[in-house]
Amino acid sequence: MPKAFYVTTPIYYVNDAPHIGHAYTTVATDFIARWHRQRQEDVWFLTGTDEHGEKVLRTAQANGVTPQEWADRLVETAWKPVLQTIDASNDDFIRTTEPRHVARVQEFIQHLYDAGEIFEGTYEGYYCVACEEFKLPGDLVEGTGEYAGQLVCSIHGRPVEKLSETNYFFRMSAYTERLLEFYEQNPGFVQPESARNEVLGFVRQGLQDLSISRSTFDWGVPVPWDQSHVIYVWFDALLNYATAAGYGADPEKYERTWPADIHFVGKDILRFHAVIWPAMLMAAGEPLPKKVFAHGWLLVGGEKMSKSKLTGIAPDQITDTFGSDAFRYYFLRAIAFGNDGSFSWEDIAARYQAELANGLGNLASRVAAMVGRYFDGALPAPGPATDAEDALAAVAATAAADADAAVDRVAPHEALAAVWTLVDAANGYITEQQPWAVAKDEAQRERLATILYASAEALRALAVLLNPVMPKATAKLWDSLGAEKALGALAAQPVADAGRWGQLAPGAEVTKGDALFPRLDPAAS
Ligand code: ME8
Repeated sequence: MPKAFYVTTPIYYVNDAPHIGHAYTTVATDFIARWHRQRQEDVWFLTGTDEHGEKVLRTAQANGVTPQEWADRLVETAWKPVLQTIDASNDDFIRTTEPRHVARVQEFIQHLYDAGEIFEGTYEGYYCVACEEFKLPGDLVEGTGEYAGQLVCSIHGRPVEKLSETNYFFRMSAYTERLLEFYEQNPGFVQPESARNEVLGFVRQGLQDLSISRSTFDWGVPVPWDQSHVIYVWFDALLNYATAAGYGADPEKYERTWPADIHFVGKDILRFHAVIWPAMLMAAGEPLPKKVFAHGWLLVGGEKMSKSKLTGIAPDQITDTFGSDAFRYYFLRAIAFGNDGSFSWEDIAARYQAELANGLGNLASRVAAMVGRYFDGALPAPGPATDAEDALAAVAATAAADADAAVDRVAPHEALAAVWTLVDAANGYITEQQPWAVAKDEAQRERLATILYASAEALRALAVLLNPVMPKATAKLWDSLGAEKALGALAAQPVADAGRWGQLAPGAEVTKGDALFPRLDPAAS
């Protein structure tokens, strides 16, 4: 059976509801998954929730419910619904409290224990509950404001806790050299380059053994040989990528799915994915993922957006006004993937208006309107092509090839910019060819037919190339072009063929449906 293209998001903590930072990672992963499906590849896309650990436990306690009740509530009322809000097409959703995960985590850790990879020791040091991370002194900074004079976590700006616990440790120090060798042999494993450099710098200092159990609370997966300990939440969580893929349970599925092709993560959790996770897999003798891509942070007012700093924005605050397609398009287009990016309402409104309503939406509606007006809604057969049509066809072919190559570089912003060259070229073509003027001359019927057919062809290519980013609008567009009858479902159109000119069938029923991106009501904003 051929290997599926397997992509993952992080599994998110259920201590709070999702904000647009979480949705950003999921949308980017979803876009890559959908693009590969559009290439007609077999794809498997996983997301889910991380439910153990102190952070979730403390939140549940503060709300007077058990952690399981809290997790159930948040998953059903917040985390699963947000996937609908942003149109995620995940194939599976894993929760770390599910038996299919817990049992396999216990088997994995037992296997490492039996192989002598785990020993008992004492952890003396700092812990950040917000990160769920054992912190080295170099990870801490002097606090400011109410925390002045204390050491705080450099990510959360909150005080860390001092721990002194007898725990089980994973012999991670033994993997320093093997990891460095692996990074050397697989230069594309950690991306972008800045993330790779950070990981190399960190591992070159030499790795320490990692505490992988806790004994001061019991919300977690019990250590199989010592029930007074629960497994450290990150050790448990990272394994989701393998347990959901059938590790230890479904060899056929595991064979088809593992290793993951790309783990998408925010840069805050890079080390876990690019250092600890491969070391765990090496210790167990399992294949390593092919790529970890760490994207940047969404900033609001110049700071990492977060609920705790009250800058968190829920995805539906944006989709209620702009819709899910515009949400997806905006975040993927406006931020160079891998860099930090600032969110502002003005920016999204400006791009919506210029690029979606006036750019793409207007192109689609005027072409359909003219086919309706001049040819009674039946797509006309084109006459001989001139240089102008050839040039437009060439832009379509280049846009498709460039976008496809950008997806392989995990650069959605570049893929969309490439596709947009076709939106701009098609709008420019119509402005220059002036079909409304050509229509006045009965002797130029064939020329008019050629112009409208070429414009519709550009829209056909756009429907295919934009389907992974704006599935609702492209479904409408496919419908409006009457394309399904001759060409079949939009999902079945291969990316490789998108730029091939002349696919729409003359006579197809073209209809002007609802606007793809209605203009915003200025009174409402
Ligand atoms: O770390 N900008 O879960 P988490 C961009 N459970 N992305 C952001 C963001 C922001 N301001 N805020 C959050 C965990 N994210 C662990 C993961 S995986 C085995 C376990 C995104 O709920 C980004 O992808 O804290 C970040 O890495 C992730 O949410 C953290 O989610």
